Amino acid sequence: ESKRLHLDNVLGEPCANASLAYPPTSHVTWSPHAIPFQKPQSLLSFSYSPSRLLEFSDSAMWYYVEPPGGADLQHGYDRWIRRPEEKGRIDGLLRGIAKIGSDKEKRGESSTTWLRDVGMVSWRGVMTKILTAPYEERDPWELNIMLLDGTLYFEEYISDAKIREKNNIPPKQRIQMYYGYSFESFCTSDRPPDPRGRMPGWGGDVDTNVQWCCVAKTKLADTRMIIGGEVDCVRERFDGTTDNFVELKTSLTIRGPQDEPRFEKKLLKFYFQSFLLGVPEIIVGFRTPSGRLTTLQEFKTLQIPRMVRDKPGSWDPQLCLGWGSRFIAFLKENVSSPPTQDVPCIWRASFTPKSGVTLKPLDQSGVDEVVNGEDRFGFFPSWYINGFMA
Ligand code: 0WD
Ligand code: CA
Repeated sequence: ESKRLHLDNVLGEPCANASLAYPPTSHVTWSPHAIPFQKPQSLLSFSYSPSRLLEFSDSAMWYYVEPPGGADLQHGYDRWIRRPEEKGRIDGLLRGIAKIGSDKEKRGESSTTWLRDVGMVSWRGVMTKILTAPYEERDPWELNIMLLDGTLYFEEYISDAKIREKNNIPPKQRIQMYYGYSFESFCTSDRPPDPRGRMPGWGGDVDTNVQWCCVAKTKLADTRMIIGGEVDCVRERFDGTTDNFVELKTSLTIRGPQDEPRFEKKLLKFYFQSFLLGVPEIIVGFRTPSGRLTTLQEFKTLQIPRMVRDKPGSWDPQLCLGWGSRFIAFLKENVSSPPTQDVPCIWRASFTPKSGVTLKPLDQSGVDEVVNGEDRFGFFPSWYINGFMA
């Protein structure tokens, strides 16, 4: 409590609650003008090993191969090594940022100056949630936000109750989740495809600890951002750009016109997820309810908005970008830094579907809950802060 008082005093004004509402999406005319979004540029890639160690290599990178027709997506279900659900920590991305900094230092540059131009840092999944919020009708979300050296850092806030819930999903839903991972295994190989026509097949048992991640820089309106995200595989080879990245998805086979609007709403999330990391291609495996692969469809990410335009369940990506840039401007206006180097100030943004976002500073008990007894300054691991002070 005393820390909180200290904070208010130094700032000269209390950290007040604030809220941002957006107009209903039926008023599509709201989007005033086009919001530019810069093509993401890859800065670094890294891998998580089966023991969940982060290594600066591409050992977890996969190559795309065409999956066998009619594949059984339940294959290997009982051998699935499932990573336990965890807090939406930003640590892995910060490790990537620190590595980019140390590589710069080796070239005689400063390790942190380049971050001065960066307005925000986030996992891609968080940005997807932010940008698609205007069309979200069901799922709320909460973010923890901190300002460090002029840069906003986001992490998803996942309560302990929510983690327990995610670790105890009913078997029926669990198997549906698995279909997505097993599709990935059928579509990937640890070697580039054999030009003489290697027989497609199972790429290996699913271990969700293993991930290949890319850190990219981009810019939304005037805000430069660093975004990290998981990349499913590459076509042919990885050339250091995002141009060969491929996102893999599964979806229930569309059986009639009544299924189409639902799929088009899903495409909104597919679109922004890939768009944000510069992934140019999304391959959707359609499946039966019991997990039999029926057909494949390849989508060029940038063409998706045009495909859904004027259809039932359609959406406007410009509205999302407009909302996203307003959201960031709103945070820049309201989120303040800790007044001294030793007091963390975590802000909590809470999104309520069809309503908007409220923002408030966490009091000490909220901060304690986020820190969770770990060696942290707010949600930052202490080593990251130390690198900044050096
Ligand atoms: O554990 C968590 N609750 C979270 C973990 C929340 C947010 C992020 N992360 C981790 C991810 O596991 C990854 O290491 O952050 C990193 C980057 O994730 P991202 O690319 O920002 O995540 P997102 O775009 O939401 O999801 C990409 C993929 C998913 O693929 P599909 O096709 O389903 O969108 O990451 C995987 C999943 O395969 N993924 C997860 N896997 C296991 N547990 C989780 C999770 N909780 N979240 C995403
Ligand atoms: Ca995927």
